[in-house]
Amino acid sequence: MTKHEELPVPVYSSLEPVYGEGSQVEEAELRFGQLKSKFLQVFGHPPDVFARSPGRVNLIGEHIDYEGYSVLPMAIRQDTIVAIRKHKEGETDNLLKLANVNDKYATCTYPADPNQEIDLKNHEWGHYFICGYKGFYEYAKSTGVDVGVLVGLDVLVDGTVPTGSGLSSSAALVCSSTIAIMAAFGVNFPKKEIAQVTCDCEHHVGTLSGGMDQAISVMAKNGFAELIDFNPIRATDVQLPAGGTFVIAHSLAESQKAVTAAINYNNRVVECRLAAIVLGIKLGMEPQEAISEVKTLSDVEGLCVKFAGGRGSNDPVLAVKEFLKEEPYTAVEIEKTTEKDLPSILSDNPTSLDVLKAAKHFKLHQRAAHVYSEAKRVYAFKDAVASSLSEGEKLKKLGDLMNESHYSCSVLYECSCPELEEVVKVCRDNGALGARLTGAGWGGCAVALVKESTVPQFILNLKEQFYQSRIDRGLINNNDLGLYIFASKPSSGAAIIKF
Ligand code: NG1
Ligand code: MG
Repeated sequence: MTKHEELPVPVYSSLEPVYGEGSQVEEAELRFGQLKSKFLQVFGHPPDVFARSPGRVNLIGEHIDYEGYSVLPMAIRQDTIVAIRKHKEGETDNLLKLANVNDKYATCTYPADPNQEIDLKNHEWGHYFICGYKGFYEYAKSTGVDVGVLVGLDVLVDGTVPTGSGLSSSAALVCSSTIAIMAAFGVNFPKKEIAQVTCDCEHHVGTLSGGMDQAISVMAKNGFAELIDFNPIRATDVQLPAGGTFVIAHSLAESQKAVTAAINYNNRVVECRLAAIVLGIKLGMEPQEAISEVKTLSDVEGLCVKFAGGRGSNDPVLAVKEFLKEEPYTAVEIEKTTEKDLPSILSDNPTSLDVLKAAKHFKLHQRAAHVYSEAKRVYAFKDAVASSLSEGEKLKKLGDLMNESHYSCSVLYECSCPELEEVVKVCRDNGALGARLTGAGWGGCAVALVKESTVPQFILNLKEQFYQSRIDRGLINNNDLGLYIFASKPSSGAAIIKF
């Protein structure tokens, strides 16, 4: 049987396969209907085709995808839908016109040239579409797909994934855009290829991100979380234990990732790379060899484990403890080991050079300890799910792992914030088996594992103990509470819809 990640994105002519049955389908029918009429109103033609791609919640495995380690997210039902129409040859003004159903996002226009540069100084929502556009052309070129002459595109976007929440609204937009463009050009590719293309092309907005969000958005399956491996990208279904529900609770601190948090995020990516190079050298590599060959902590895990083996263990963290000091490193201290200055070491990536300009010191020990320990927790989580433990014991084990993950994110990786700490604590005080920040952090959402039977009461308690004071202060509207705290089942991945 062909593995589902080898298959192309499914094409449907109705909404049931994507949205299930009942009220969710009715809601979706309404959305698609409105999109169609708005499209007609804005562009004077109906769309050719729609593509949708969901947001995600990461259950465990934070800030390790870009280090080459497997992660365990699930798709949520909130998604981005892109309606698209490709201009006919001759008719075209060679422009990409992007409109959004949400008035907050003004219409933007870009040239049809796929080699255009994205202006990183002026962040625009349309840049995520351009990422997909560039990615599509790059992939088409590399695989010899004939895309014909350049023509314009009309595009209308409708997203329900809350932005700046760690639920991956950006990947939902990049993936739905890329897939809509493919569909408009009449081509389709294997899902794992699209996952790679969309991961790479999101780098055009200036984050050194890993591939988790795009992979789950493209490859998710209804009813399953997925263990996502990288290099090459692979997805393995994980059936979560019945009796537990994941509740997503927004801290109400917005993580402005495209603007400010990108600095923190890229900073961590650089710290991990430097930690990996220093570890490689300390464990016997020639400095020049380590600099040219070691990109991620997973590249030197083998050496760390070998070192640990000498002490009767297989834990790479032992090498971190032995060879990386806990005090932050200055650039000069790292350069003593690398025998080369940091700007030359990182010269293959201009974004990394920006990080160097802003960073005063580098916490190599803490970042590496987080990555290696978090990578283990992902497998422990997956093993617990598959184990013969009783349901109650399983849920407890998963909750414990989530709590450990949060601690590591908060203390070692320093990607939490006071609001996230508070909401995580309130979740645990109200009976969550485990709770942790999800996504990049520095704001956004927490995810809590809650016994299914207690979910309604849990949400009521959170309303009282976390949200009410914020409603009173006018931070959010009482009627919108469902947008900020909700239970989520694993939803389906990307799809093309042609009516
Ligand atoms: P968010 O910021 O939650 O979309 C980011 C990265 C992921 C991953 C997580 C942390 C992007 C598109 N995604 O997710 O690849 O590294 O942070 O685990 O930047
Ligand atoms: Mg994102």
